[in-house]
Amino acid sequence: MGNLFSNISEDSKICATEEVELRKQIKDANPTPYNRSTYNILLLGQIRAGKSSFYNTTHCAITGEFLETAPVRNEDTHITTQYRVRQLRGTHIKLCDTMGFNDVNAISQEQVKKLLKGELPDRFKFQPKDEKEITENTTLMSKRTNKSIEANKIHAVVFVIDGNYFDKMTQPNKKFLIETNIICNNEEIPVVALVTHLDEFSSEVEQNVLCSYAKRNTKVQGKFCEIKNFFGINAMWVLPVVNYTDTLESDWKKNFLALKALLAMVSRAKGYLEDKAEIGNNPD
Ligand SMILES: Nc1nc2c(ncn2[C@@H]2O[C@H](COP(=O)(O)OP(=O)(O)OP(=O)(O)O)[C@@H](O)[C@H]2O)c(=O)[nH]1
Ligand SMILES: [Mg+2]
Repeated sequence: MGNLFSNISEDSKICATEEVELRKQIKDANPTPYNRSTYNILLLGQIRAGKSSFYNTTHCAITGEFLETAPVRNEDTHITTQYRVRQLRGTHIKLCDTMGFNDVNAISQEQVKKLLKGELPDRFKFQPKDEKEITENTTLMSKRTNKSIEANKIHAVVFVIDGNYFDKMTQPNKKFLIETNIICNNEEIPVVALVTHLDEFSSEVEQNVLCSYAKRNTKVQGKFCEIKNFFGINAMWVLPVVNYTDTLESDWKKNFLALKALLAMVSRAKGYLEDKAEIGNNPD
């Protein structure tokens, strides 16, 4: 990767070609050999980590269109309180967006298990402790069929981590991640860590987002190492991304990182389905 950072005009040439290739690979990714119509990828993480922003960033990287399909805001309250299953346009990939956790509210471990099994429907309303009881869920739950449960089953889990806050995370939040990671391991569902907000974490990344990949950026690499050890995953599954925030200008470097990260997630999901097929198990 060294030459990616040495000369911007060279960068543009290399990455423009690679970006096209990555986009093609993402559009071509198709789980029909495993009797599935989509790869289902679950996004979990702390409130404001950038889960919904990642959906919007990948949508832009794939289609070139800026849409804030997934609502994003910088507030202390939960922005996403509904489970939203969104298929990326022109792909066989669904990104499943959840309510973020904080010290007060988190998705329960029972709900995590249900999400993994596909038992919670799209638009299921998570219930922050300070909200009144929700009645719509009963209607949504009653509409579930075996087919819709199967279609929503998760094939890979993404822990979305704000690079700035990882070491400041409180015990309850760490506990949520540790317990959820154990559930995924027990269910043999592969996990990756998506590290966001790296532009705020490192001024070098702010200047050139591709520096998040550079081995010489010891600050970023040190953070990746902590995250890799925390989840007990291989370094290749710690994925940097810098989400679109306040600009409507397409940035090939951001697209490049988002597409690389998405492809890694698909590869994990494919590995899961492949593994289940090989041992002759139906993953459901
Ligand atoms: N600088 C920077 N800001 C980001 C990044 N990703 C997200 N943000 C900002 O962080 C804030 C929260 O982003 P969201 O995408 O709403 O976070 P979320 O994880 O979906 O939050 P909840 O739905 O509340 O759990 C927004 O202001 C985003 O613009 C990033 O990579 N860099
Ligand atoms: Mg959100």
